[in-house]
Amino acid sequence: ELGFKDTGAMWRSKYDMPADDFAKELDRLWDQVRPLYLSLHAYVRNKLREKYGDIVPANGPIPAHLLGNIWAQDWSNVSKIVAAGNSDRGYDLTQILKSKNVDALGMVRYGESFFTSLGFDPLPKTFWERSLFVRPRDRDVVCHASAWDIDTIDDLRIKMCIDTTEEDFTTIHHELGHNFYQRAYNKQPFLFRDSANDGFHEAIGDTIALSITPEYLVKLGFLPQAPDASKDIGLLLNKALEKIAFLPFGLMIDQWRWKVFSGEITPDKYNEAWWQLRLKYQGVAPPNGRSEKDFDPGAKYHVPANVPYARYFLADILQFQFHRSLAQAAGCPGTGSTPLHRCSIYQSKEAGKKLATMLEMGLNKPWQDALFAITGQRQMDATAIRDYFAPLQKWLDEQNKGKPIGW
Ligand code: X8Z
Ligand code: ZN
Repeated sequence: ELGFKDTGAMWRSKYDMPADDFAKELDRLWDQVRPLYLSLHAYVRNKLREKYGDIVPANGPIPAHLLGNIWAQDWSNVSKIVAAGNSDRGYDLTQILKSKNVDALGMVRYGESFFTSLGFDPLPKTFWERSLFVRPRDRDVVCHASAWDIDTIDDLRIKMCIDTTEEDFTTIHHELGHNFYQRAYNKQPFLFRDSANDGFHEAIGDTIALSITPEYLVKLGFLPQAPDASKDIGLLLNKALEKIAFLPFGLMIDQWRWKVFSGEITPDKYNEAWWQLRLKYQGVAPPNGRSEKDFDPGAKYHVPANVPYARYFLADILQFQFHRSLAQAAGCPGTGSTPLHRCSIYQSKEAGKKLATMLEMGLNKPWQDALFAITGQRQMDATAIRDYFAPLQKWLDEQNKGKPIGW
């Protein structure tokens, strides 16, 4: 009744370009990053094979249950298993947070103070009064983290069951990115109080979290000194297990849903088609036989909650573009002495100003204009993420020499 062919077409229509062009744009970006994913996949498969033996095929898909995450969307939890030689980054942020007795509230305070260091105002008092930070003992709540702007002005809140872990430390920055965006665009006319596109909303907090470098942890008193360049591969491998491993997952969810909405995937093939796409994009396989009695897509929050997912794929690409530009504004050269993965924009008012300018635009302009305001580019571009991981790509190529790539 709204004039769209199906729900997928409606979802794809929100990107200031023809819906079909947007689908092509995703393919283009995926083609740009796929070689890096293939290298990471081959390396991790080999390491898991060394540990678990033939259950991990030499040149087939990785059993999804060995990747340390119930959806195999973030492989950070196998970092100790796949680290080799000089590829350990040398510190454990979860252990550090625990040893400093940082509790849920403390974790959020660290997140907030990053944003204030860039020149943003502190969160309102009501944020601290009305948010949910810990899992209630007396009732069941949806613990999947979310950020809210209840009155579209400044009644900002998060709802998240925070544990003292590195993963949750990162996720808090992600959620606060939503809140600071929400407040930044609150002077826009009502209909423009939203992000330039949904990928932008998802990318802001992650962009900030890319600044959680060893050098930043030294400033917090979490590390006595930053590890030298010999730990760079370890740092990059760790990040790749989070960011590169996620890319095909971020893409396949809506490849599946678009086909479900269009009718191309019929109800009698829901689970089969799901695992076909898992295989095609991620190169992972289910741990045991599946059938249409199973509905594995339903185990991913966003599917029953009907939240579009391509946004997270976009955010994974965009955050590296944002980081590269903000790093420049902050005075990290970007090449030479301060590689991008060692650049923290913490305390940079210049970077903060640049970021705020873009956030304040809200949805008032096409996203291409918002992207231009922060990066000087009008296109989403995977060269930023490729450049960031270039030293790792080289290292992975060496590790993978003579070994099969792909599945
Ligand atoms: O759902 C989220 C956020 C809330 S917008 C916690 N994310 C995706 C997920 O968990 O699947 C963040 C990264 C991907
Ligand atoms: Zn989010």
